[in-house]
Amino acid sequence: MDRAPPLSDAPALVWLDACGSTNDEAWARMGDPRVLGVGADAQFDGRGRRGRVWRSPRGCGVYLSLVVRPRFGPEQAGALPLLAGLCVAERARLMGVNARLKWPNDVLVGGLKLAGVLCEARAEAGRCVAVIGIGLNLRTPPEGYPPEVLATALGTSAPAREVATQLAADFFEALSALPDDAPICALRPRWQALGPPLGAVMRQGDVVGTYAGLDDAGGLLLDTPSGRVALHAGEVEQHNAPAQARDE
Ligand code: BT5
Repeated sequence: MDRAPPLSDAPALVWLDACGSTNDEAWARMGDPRVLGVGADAQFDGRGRRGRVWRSPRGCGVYLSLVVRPRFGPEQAGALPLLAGLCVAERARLMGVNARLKWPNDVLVGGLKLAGVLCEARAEAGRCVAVIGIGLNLRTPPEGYPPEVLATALGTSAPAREVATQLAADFFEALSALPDDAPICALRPRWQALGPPLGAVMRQGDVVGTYAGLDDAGGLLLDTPSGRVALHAGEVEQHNAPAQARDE
């Protein structure tokens, strides 16, 4: 079981008016099998990866953290953020924007960030438990985004709670369909379909190469002058191939 099905009288998603970080609220409820996730209308301490800030103004986005106990082991935990980003991108496309995936966890529209995923996973008795935080911009805040934050929003009036409920359903359905032994390989074709175009030039530090897909562990494959390398962490700078630039 990924999670026990919610009892009819139990909230599958806990919804808060505001909180520091929904990821913290989700970890605090990890012991309650009825809770599939925690969402909030605003976060005052929303976080990205590596201590970065996630801007979470009231009523402007989905701030959602899913509580996940996958059947597969910790060595396959890399499937979780990839799947979450994929579900967000596919949902955003259904809502009318040309969302694309940027490895490992960004959802972009026209090169601007629409959504991000913060996956915090732990191993417990050989099993993986995780909180998957999703920040998705629904509406641009009245004051806009600061120039250093290259952000965009869906531009929808849909209530955050409704979109969050849909995303949670999308995610858990997709998760339950993944095989236990090779979840990353199973989701890879869908991820790659919305990911960078093959051959896009990418850079991580001194490593420069052309994008060649994802490996079996969800790492980013780059063909460099000294051979093929796989990146498994960190940021990449991405220069889209002309075909995708036109697509956006
Ligand atoms: C992420 O981090 O993209 C993961 C964001 C996860 C946020 C969710 S909201 C629910 C849950 N609770 C939390 O506390 N977090 C999760 P990262 O790749 O490190 O990107 C962070 C960077 O994105 C920042 O340094 C900014 O440049 C940019 N940024 C900040 N707020 C943004 C926003 N609302 N929209 C687009 N970009 C933003």
